[in-house]
Formats: sequence, C-alpha cells, structure tokens
Amino acid sequence: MQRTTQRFLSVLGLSLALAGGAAAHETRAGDIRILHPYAVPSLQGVPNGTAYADLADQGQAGDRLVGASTPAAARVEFHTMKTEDGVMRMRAQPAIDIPAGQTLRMADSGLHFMLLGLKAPLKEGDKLPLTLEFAKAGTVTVEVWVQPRAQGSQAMEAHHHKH
Ligand SMILES: [Cu+2]
Repeated sequence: MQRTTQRFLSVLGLSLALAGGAAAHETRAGDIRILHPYAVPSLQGVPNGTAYADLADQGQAGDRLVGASTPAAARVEFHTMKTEDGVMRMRAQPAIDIPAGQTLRMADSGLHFMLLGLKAPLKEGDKLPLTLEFAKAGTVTVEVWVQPRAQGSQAMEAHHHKH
C-alpha cells in the first residue's frame, strides 16, 4: 500500500513538473503579457521563418508593438495575411496594435512575425530569443519555441516559398 502511494506521488510529481514546464511560457512587460511565442519549423531551402504569439493587454490604454528583432535572422517584419479575390496575400505593416484589455491571437488573425534571412533553419525543439519593442511597455526579450503548428492549414508555409 505504501509503495503504491509513493509510486503514485512520484508519477504525480513528474506529470505536474511536465505540465508546469509546458504551460509556463509567458513573459510580461508592463501591462502586456506575451503568451507562448512559437515558430514553426522552416521549410527546407526556405531562408525565412514564421513565428506567432498571443499579445494580451491588461491595462486601460492599449499598446502598440513597434519593433522586433532576433539574432537568428537578419530582420523581423510584421506581416498580415488577407484573402483578396481568392488569393492569399501577405503584407508587411509597420506595427501591431493591441487594443486595451484584449488578447490579440496572432495565429488566428493572420498576423505573424516574419523572420527574414534565417542564419540557420528552424528545427523542432530549437529555442530562440525574440526582442519586442512596445510603444508603452518598452523592450522585452521572449523565448520563441520551435514546434509544429498546432492547428490551421499549411497554406501560409506554402506561400512563403514565394518570398
Ligand atoms: Cu509573412
């Protein structure tokens, strides 16, 4: 009985540790929370990568993401995707607005960080720093996890072949 209890507790401890490790991927900067920044593995022969995060404003005024950079790529742009006349198009935009009290889910809204000129392919399990500059919350560096896309289509990755 006692042995069973000990085994149960050690399994419980392990699963809690794993769950904590998987869930605790978030960074705060002022009123902004940056939730689970991740990138999808880059395609063979494609020097660009795609990354996402959920950006949550917990203040009264909202904020604006005005810059991003990483040592893993030559530069980072903010891209938005829209379907126009049945064709998916990406456009660079100078900033990303985060409305007051709202959570902007980049992956769901067609927004992404475009990592241009990767120094090395992004492979599953890699981690890379991404420095974000907010107009009000200031500059913060988050850790981007490279992982397969949890959901959604491969349409955007296919599109990036054409970059
Ligand atoms: Cu893009």
